Amino acid sequence: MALKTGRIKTVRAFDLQGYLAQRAAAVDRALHVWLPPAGAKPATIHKAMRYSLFAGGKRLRPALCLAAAEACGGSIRQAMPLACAVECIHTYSLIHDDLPAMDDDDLRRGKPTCHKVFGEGIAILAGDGLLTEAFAIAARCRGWPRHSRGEIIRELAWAAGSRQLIAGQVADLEGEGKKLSAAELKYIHQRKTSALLCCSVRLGAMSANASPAQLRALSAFGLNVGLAFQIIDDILDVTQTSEQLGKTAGKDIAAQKATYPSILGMEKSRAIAVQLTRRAFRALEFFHGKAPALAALADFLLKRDK
Ligand code: GRG
Repeated sequence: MALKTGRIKTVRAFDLQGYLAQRAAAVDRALHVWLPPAGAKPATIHKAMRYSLFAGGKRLRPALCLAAAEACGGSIRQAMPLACAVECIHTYSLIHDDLPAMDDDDLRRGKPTCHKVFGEGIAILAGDGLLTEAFAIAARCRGWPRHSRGEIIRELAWAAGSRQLIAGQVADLEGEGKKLSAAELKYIHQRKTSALLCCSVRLGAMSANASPAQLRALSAFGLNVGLAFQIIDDILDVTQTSEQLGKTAGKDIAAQKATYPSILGMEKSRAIAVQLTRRAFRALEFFHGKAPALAALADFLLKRDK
């Protein structure tokens, strides 16, 4: 899946693995401090929240958030509450998605799912707890002349709410066993996956008091990368094993879910993911090579194998 673009040279020169490891460690340190301690009463719920949050996620959304802040001349310190907030929301959505009433999965991030370890009731509450803490953590960010704290928090609520993330999940549930059109599937993917990824990038930009033009460029980047990410996820569900993915492979076929490969075929799906990634690179041209981490992340998300 070679991506022929002038930017590929910059991408190769960037140490993304080092960048991701360093950013993930910083995010984990902040999350440890900002979340209620594991022993806080009642300990079960705080253990469950931390179990899923520190189970070994790739921390891609926080990395995108921090990289967007850096591209706009901001700091990791200012963006950190927002990076942590999106990871809490992402983890809550995974816990709830794995529940028997939804995808009914046993494996997540290479470990038994939250409800398998703590029971269904605690898993529901652990998701609720992470969603709620996300907003408390996000409220630690500072506001700017261009982006007030209120606007930043509303941005997060919009992406996580019933018109984006939850809308995508509802359409996904209601679409099971039905023949969906490519447009209907795109609706689901844009909301279920792309909205929070795009929001991560936009929040990073906002934490850096981004100009309207910077925010426009990063929104285009986030939307394209977000959709490409889910198409690759659909492909990996078919091509990889559960061990490689750290979650149950082949779930989409088993649940009779429409996916890009099932509607458009594998080759066309790959071609669309490449095309979307090219569009994301084009959006980054606005930064004249000053967004190397974002470029490397887009390239990595296209070529990832888990
Ligand atoms: C329950 C409101 C609600 C929403 C659930 C997250 C989700 C929506 C569904 C899970 C299944 C799925 C295909 C989600 C799309 C997003 C996605 C591919 C999540 C996995 O993201 P990674 O690969 O996971 O970044 P890690 O574990 O590395 O953080």
